[in-house]
Amino acid sequence: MTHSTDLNLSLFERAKALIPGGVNSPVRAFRAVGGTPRFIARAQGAYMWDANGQRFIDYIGSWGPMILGHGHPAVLEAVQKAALEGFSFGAPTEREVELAEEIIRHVPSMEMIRLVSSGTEAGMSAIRLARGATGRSKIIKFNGCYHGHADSLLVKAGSGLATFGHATSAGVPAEVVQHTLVLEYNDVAQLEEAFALHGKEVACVIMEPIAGNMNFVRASVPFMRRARELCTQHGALLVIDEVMTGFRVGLGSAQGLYAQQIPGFAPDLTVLGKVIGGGMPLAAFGGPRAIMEQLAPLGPVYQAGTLSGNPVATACGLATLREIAKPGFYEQLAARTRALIDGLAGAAQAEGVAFCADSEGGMFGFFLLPQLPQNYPEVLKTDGARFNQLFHGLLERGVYIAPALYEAGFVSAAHTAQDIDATVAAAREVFKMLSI
Ligand code: KE4
Repeated sequence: MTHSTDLNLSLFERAKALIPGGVNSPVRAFRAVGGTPRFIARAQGAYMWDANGQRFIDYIGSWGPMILGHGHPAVLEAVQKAALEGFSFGAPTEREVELAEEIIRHVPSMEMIRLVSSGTEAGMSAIRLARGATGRSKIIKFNGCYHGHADSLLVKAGSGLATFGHATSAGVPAEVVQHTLVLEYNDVAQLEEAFALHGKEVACVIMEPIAGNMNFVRASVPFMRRARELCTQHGALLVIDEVMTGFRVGLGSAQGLYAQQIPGFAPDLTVLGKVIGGGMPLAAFGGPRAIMEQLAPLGPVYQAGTLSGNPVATACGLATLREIAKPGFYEQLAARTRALIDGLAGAAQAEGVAFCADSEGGMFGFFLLPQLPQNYPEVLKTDGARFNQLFHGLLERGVYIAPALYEAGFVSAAHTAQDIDATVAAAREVFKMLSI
């Protein structure tokens, strides 16, 4: 593609003149991997086409929501019907109740739920609710986990357990992050020490159960079990951020997987997003009635939203959830995803490239490392330059993976065995280049 006819380039120039970085969310700008972002013109099934008409097998899936693939007929029909009935009313609708019923049916730790418009809003609201419900201010999060861009969550670790976090973003006052303690993911000893020091002040612990913002790092069962025990012991709430894993890794989400390994396991609050909106702006948080009834208009914790429970977004989410609840859906999706990472591992091995991968349901991650990292510092041992070569090598061959080594990947029900084979073949060519 010559620069003169590269519509992505000309669109990017136009965008950069009006929108910071030319994008409405930083990761889309390709700054981690370099090069020109692809401006997507349309998508269908497992594929996206950019402004130049190049087709990509899509492993981003809008960062998780498009679990059915793009343009699923049942979802499209539901959205078109809802749009004809009205875009937004600012009043309650039956479909919000239907969506609440459908989500709660699959997430037994939730007795009540509040719908919002983004994962950030859901995470921020869950933190406020935890603080309001406990009357405490301190929160514990983990290095490498991302919970949206609310001020109190944009924090990096302090100099030690006694010192609380420092903001990772300009514009976040120290006073806001002074109550946020950042610990190392999967470090049980550190978590125990933090509770020994601050247990009575901790409102909640918030974590990704499978950290998709570190590419793909699982919370170990001992770590998750101990987090649950310590929260219970000290009267803190355990908040599981399932914005990415919710309905993506299984119908019971990630908490369902941990409940199989930790008898009676359940979080106090769950944050959801992405899949439950099916690609439309919709997220949620929920938990036991006693906690959720602290929310306005019943209780003292304020939370609100003009487009919360939007009638078109709820139609999209409900149609999506009804499709993924069908028998066999996750078995096939998990098998297809596992075939992808097994194929990639085989290709890397054949070319002598250090590679490891993991998947759960329709979510996967891989690392150019000999073994799976257990925390963020281990993830960062990846050679970024080699990842960027892999990214662009795949992109040139029509395979679109996340443009950053710390992001997870997603397979949809629309990806075929042929798509997986084509992806593995493209990767084999790129691994051959990398091994030279
Ligand atoms: P949103 O505000 O972007 O809807 O959700 C924030 C969020 C909360 N919790 C988790 C576990 C998340 O992964 C996210 C958002 N994920 C990123 C991808 N890592 C969205 C992509 C983006 O920022 O553009």
